[in-house]
Amino acid sequence: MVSFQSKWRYLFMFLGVQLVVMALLSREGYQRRVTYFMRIFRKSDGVGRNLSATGSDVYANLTILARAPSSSDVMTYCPQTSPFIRGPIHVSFPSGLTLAQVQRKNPLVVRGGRYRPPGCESRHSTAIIIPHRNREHHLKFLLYYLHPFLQRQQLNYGIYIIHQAGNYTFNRAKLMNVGFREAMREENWDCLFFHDVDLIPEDDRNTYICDANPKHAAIAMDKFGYKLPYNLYFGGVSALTPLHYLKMNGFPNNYWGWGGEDDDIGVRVSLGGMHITRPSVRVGRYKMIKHKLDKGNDINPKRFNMLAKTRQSWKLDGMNTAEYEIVRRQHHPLYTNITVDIGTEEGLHKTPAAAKPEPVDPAKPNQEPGKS
Ligand code: BGN
Repeated sequence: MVSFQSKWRYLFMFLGVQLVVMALLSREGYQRRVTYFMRIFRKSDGVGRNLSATGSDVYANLTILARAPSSSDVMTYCPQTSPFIRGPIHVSFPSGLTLAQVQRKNPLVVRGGRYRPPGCESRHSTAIIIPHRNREHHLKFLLYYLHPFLQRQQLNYGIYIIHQAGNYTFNRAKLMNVGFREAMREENWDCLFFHDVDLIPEDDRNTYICDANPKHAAIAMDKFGYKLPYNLYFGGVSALTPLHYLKMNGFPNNYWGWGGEDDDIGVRVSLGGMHITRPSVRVGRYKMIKHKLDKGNDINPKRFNMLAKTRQSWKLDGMNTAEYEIVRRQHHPLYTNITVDIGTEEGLHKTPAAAKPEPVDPAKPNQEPGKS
């Protein structure tokens, strides 16, 4: 009798332990740890192959997607929801990746980093604006993931890299203003995605199209434990239509260095009479490429004071006052590179020599392409 009772006790204990293990396994963090160990035992497949069970290869079946319609096919609109969307994407950063490889994997991307779905007329056109300086290594990975990601969504798209010339302190928000104006000069985009170079989207259900209100797409980043760090956070990746952008007078031009500019932009959204929308945390997931704080992008100590004054300053500083000079516009195979002189905190032309206006040839109108 005693031994029968203790048998039952052991059986219940065993079942209890099983329940706890199952509860732990179903937690996301635990799953990732298990996957990590599994990967150690698995051989690496190299660039572009399905590397793990945590999402699919962003290039899987891209050739089906790339099949051109036969000449007899009538071009109709693409479906409301792209049939090529698959959900979670596996993101890793294999060493040795080159831009030439990325180019070979994206044969339908044309000069300047432009694409149109081959089989149907896209319902959306989106420009991706990426502020940049000395981050070629990150850019390579972003392009590797972003091109097929956007193709899966059947978008007309173009990728613009806005490269700050010189060594003066970085100014992310002003570069976005440049990107907005220069991209709109090339095409009447429906939507602009303002995108950090080090953030890789991890789910292609996070569609790169605009909402009725400004959208903050990077709701769940790995560096914040895949949670929104605070309610008004508007950093990383955000999407606005040209109308949204103009309603809030674009972005501030005077945040030099790290921090605060994204909060200012978030405040501008509500000052412009709009509100922030977001995808779900399940879909708006991003992996950040790890790096140290860049040289020339020190933390901006003035950001607290400036943020306190956004309500007074937003109409006086923004798209309407963005002064800059385009140094170079290059249409590379995978992106359009716009190198721009955005000046310094003191103004566009700091040195008296540079301030001297160039002699104007009356036969050539618009000799200062980027300035207004
Ligand atoms: C915030 C920064 C943002 C940054 C996020 C995430 C400021 C202003 C302080 C009032 N804001 O603290 O710019 O994107 O952290 O790192 O520093």
